[in-house]
Amino acid sequence: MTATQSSASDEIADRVLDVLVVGGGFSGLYQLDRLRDLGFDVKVWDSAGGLGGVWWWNCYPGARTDTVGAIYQFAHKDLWKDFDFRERFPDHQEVREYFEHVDRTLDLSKDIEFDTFAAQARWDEDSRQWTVFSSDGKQQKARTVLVATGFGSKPLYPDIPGMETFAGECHHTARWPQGGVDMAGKRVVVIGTGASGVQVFQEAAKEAAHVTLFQRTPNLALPMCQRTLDRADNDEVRKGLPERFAARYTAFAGFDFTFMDEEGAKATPEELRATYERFWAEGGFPLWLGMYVDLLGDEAVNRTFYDFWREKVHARVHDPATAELLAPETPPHPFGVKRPALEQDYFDLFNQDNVRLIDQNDEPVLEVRPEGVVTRNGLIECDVIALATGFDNNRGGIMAIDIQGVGGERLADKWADRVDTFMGLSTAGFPNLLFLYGPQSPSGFCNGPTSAEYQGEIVVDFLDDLRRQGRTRFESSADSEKEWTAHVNELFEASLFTKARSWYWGANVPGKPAQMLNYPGGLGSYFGKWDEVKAAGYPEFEAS
Ligand code: N01
Repeated sequence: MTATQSSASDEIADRVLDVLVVGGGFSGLYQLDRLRDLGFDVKVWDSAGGLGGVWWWNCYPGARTDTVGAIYQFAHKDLWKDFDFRERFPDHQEVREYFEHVDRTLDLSKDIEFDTFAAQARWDEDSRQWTVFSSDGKQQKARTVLVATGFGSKPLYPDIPGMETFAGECHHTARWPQGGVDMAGKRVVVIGTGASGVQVFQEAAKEAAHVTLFQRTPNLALPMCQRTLDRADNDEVRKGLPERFAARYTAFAGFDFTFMDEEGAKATPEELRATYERFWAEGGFPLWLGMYVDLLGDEAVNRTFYDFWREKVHARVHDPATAELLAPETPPHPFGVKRPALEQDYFDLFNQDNVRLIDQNDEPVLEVRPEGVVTRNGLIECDVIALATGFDNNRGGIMAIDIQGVGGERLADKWADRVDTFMGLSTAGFPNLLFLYGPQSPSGFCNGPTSAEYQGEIVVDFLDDLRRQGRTRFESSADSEKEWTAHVNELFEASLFTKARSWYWGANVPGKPAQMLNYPGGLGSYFGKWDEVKAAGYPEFEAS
């Protein structure tokens, strides 16, 4: 190393940022742009090799949004005025192109360090600073750290013996090779039927010689009603976007629609059916979060929709036994308490000769061998295994960083038995640290870009307020987070979400304590609560 290089790197190590953002998805990029505009010295670290956060990692075939592109984008700085979507529900490639558009317009990349995994963060009380260490030996000091790792950044791998012996290609969907995997003419096994499993299966079934799909729980998937869009369509959509963006702030889950002001319990069977058919024709999440206000709360109403959905599935799947596995007479759980995938031709593909569905409960994968997977019925030879087995959601990405707060307390220890946060934003003992899209925030119940902007604005405004007041240390109290956890739990216990072991409450991760990790009270209540906190001068925080 030359003398010049040495002094340059010392200088970088000594630079104390106002804010280091970990994660460069929607939330992280919004922070970078807003804070930079306000004169904060800010930088982003991202473990991904390029822009997009989860959209960089999730490059498996078929990966696409389950929110229409029109409202799956920033309202910020008129970025929406000159980006056209090719499809109503854009795929991962198109979302990456969108991020490139954002980058070109806002000039963000110059302040992002890619391929940089934040492995450790240590708080120093004397200097009121964090030092963050990357897995490849970099370090960065910052007065505040924002963790914006998203709700699905820590892949969950199934514990199947022999996985490492497999002679073909085995990839988790969220760690799919960037160069792709050739599935044409291959024998493919897909494990898992969440949104990722449904999407990768839909593509594999079209090109592979054979696909075996292992299902543990049926996905109560809804029609996507995909459409291609041309310039004229985009121009037409743009006309209504300001109102649609504004609607995201108050809608239950940050979309441009929310539940109807009508109860299914008061509707006749004919009215219910007419409503279900009308929504079915349009497809998408209005079928889940835009219909009767009691659909997700009243089990009897919920069952009427399940029966309607089941009838639709059975009409598409020729083999009655397969149809029954996909859409059983007894619901696996109430509709909508696990996030339904949006499907394009998922159910139709089971009519193809090259597709086989296996009930993982009856015939689990016992082991993996070099030639394929083994069940009680023998070896299923394959060339590719796609693990669509989900994530250690909400908390996993944060806990993957060894965060040491006041007195060296480790966040992993503090959260070993239970996650406690104040509004999903902060946790006691870890000053000057905030989470975006974090556990106990609306996160999994909130459209990502909506959260990035509106929860993002809470954070920007809070940091700006503290700076104006000359405060350099803030920490939320233990009492505030006990109350918040109790509130989240109370909402959860009163809901039907308890009836499915889903990632919403961490019940999908073997060996980890299950508790509600996504605030289920809706955005109106969440932002209303923060308005009160701000108006009262942030009593839940000690700032000095
Ligand atoms: O993960 P999941 P995902 N052996 O946890 C099964 C977002 N997302 O990646 O249901 C066998 O939903 C598991 O079975 P079960 C979206 O918010 C969005 O699909 O637990 N099977 C389940 O079937 C989504 O909700 C898009 O019984 C095992 C599947 O694997 C969230 O990310 C696309 C198993 C995991 O499903 C997560 O989706 C992709 C095991 N050991 C993701 N462990 C869009 O469309 C788990 N399973 C935007």
